[in-house]
Amino acid sequence: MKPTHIEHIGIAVKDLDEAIKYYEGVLGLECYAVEEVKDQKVKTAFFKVGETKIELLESTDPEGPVGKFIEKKGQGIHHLAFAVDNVDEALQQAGEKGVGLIDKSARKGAEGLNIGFLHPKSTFGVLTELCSDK
Ligand code: CMX
Repeated sequence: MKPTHIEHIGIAVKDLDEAIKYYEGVLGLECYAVEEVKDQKVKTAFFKVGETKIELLESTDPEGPVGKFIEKKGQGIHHLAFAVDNVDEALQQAGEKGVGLIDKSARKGAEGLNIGFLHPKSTFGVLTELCSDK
């Protein structure tokens, strides 16, 4: 696998509307999409910074991944997402190298991207997402 760029940085927030105000009002970015991803138990808001996006994540369920993260660690950077050509192949290659996989094959995430996660215990504490629009 060879990622082409950082597709997005996921940031866990308690209140999406308040966080959007900061990203728009202080950083001057534009929120171009708000989307609920039901199976991930999150509501998301997206901003573009060059080729990379910021994905704000508000939990819709305290037992969901972002709800549990905020309860344990508080607000902050939740995951790093690398753009790859083919998520299934990239997951397989990482698995063959002994990396713990949260997803064994690609599934659909926000913005209709194919996504798959590597476990933070295998990636030096950074929850790592691989994603592709193909
Ligand atoms: N970054 C780094 N470490 C994390 C983490 C994160 N985002 N989330 C959990 N962890 C750590 C915890 O701190 C904990 O570590 P310790 O054992 O040292 O305490 C360990 O992982 C287990 O955490 P947990 O709270 O018991 O949570 P689970 O094991 O139930 O789940 C994880 C952890 C990563 C497998 C789960 O959050 C997951 O499957 N994440 C992928 C999906 C996801 O995050 N979706 C939301 C974003 C969706 C989107 O982008 O659209």
